[in-house]
Amino acid sequence: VSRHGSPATGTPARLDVNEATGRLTPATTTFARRLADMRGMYRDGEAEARLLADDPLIYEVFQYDVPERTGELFVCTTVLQPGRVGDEYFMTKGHFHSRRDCAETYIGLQGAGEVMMMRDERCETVALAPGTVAYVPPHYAHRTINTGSSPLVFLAVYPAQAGHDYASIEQTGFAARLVDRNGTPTLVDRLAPLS
Ligand code: S6P
Ligand code: ZN
Repeated sequence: VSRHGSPATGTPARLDVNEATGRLTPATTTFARRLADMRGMYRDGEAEARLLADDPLIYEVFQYDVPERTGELFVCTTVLQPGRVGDEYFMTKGHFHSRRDCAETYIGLQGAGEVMMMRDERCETVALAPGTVAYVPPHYAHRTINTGSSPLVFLAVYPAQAGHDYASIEQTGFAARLVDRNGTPTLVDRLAPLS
């Protein structure tokens, strides 16, 4: 899946965000990830295999592209569906920025979830909901997790030169997972046994 389409010209623009659906207009890149696009990222392989029969949509991204040069900002929305693979909540793949010194901000628009951030194999989470902003500092891998029962919608703004390093997360994952334990989102070690 290509992360970037044709860049907008870098002229003043007004973007409309539909807070209910998460759609950003105009968006010059949109992409969706289904479960099959993130095979192996959830802990419970049997639950994953069962769900793959239907291959549910996990999330969509709507992005307004700008030239990928220092000083420009990408703006995009993400719509992350509610659901679980086994006891693990639906989540984004997650990534480091290729340029590790690039930060990002997430602005919550709908739903409820957490942003998991990791540096040096240590994970922490920050809640994301309408009216909250999550700040992702430079050098932190980041992934969002929908702990609610409706879509989690948020707006992201990040430097155009940041780039995306998915491979590091595909190889070793995050050090922690967010799982449902009797209705409560609970942070566990990545290797914690299945409940
Ligand atoms: C981009 C930003 C978000 C994510 C989106 C999907 O830097 O962090 O727009 O791209 O939430 O997640 P992922 O990990 O598949 O890119
Ligand atoms: Zn990012």
